[in-house]
Amino acid sequence: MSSTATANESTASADGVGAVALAPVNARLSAEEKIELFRQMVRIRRFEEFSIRAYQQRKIGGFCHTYIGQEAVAVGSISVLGADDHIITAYRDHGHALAVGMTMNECMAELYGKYTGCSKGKGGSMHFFAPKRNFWGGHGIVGGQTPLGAGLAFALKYLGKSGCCLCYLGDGAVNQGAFHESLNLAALWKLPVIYIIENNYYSMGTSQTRSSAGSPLAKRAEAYDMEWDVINGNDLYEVREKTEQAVRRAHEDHAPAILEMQTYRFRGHSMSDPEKYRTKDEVEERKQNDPIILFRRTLEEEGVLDEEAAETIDQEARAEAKASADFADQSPEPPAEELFTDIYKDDAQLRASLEAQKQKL
Ligand SMILES: Cc1ncc(C[n+]2csc(CCOP(=O)(O)OP(=O)(O)O)c2C)c(N)n1
Ligand SMILES: [Mg+2]
Repeated sequence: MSSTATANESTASADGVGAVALAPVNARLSAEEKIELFRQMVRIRRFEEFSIRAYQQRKIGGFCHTYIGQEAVAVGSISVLGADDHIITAYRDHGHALAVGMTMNECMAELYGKYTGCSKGKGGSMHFFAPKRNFWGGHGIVGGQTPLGAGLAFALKYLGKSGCCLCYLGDGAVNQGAFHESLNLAALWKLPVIYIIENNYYSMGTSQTRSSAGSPLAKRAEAYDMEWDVINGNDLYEVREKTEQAVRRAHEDHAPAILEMQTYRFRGHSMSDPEKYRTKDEVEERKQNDPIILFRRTLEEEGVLDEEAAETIDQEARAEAKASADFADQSPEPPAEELFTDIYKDDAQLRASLEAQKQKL
């Protein structure tokens, strides 16, 4: 592959220009499945809008990074995965969590620090986890999830499974040493890991052009003889098409890859961001490529969705988000004993080791 071309001739582009034939992975979607993908993006958007409100009401504390504007990346890429595929990401993880099928209730409760949250209220926004759904978090150290992604892929190969790992990272993580060590091992050992760079053009308040040499970012794969591609991350169909190709190669040949999904975040880096590093005009201009609006337009053009149906989906997503906020509000705090659980994989092992330490004193 190794191409810098973002347009794909076989894909209907979001603005309708060059709408040729859909790639097979998109052509075989039923109308219901397309609507479901739209619904997933809308649910993420409304969930996060509610979480912003709750944060402002001081019901949520700590860090909270929203995914607003990037929804097509998580929804599109995760939608092509199979039962043996795994996902790991950074701290901007709400979109991935909902896309893997986690409920709004368990996610909102986690934001509120409540016991009913997916990490029992002990992880917060940056540490959503759902091992049963092959979702391994939610990590706060920039680039820290990239060796873990290689490890997940290593385990799959070692255990003889046909799955792969999608490991997401931001444009600000591409210069971390751990990422390059991971790329080296992924290529050297042929690990089925696909690194998805979610290039939203900012790393906190630093633009990508001020922090990274070389363009596009995905081209760094060439140093490791890995496949790479650059994708319009606001175009759900394109995300699905390119991810499906990479997943197929990973399944068949254990081939690692880097996919750079070019997108944009419409909100600040986190809840306290005065956004002095970019202009309001820039943000407004980028909103012209809002992935939800683009996909809605595509579905309307295809005759799959009309205004009334889109409005109903929107209202349902708002109601679900509101209900999850009520659920979180009414949920209990974690009990004090929870401070000492979930520290190591096996708490019994931890207790034994603490006992042993005590004996030595
Ligand atoms: C190792 C490390 N260095 C610095 C930070 C502080 N920090 C938190 S988020 C962030 C920006 C990362 O940007 P990017 O990778 O583009 O992800 P985005 O926030 O855009 O999703 C930084 C520098 C950190 N968490 N970990
Ligand atoms: Mg970024």
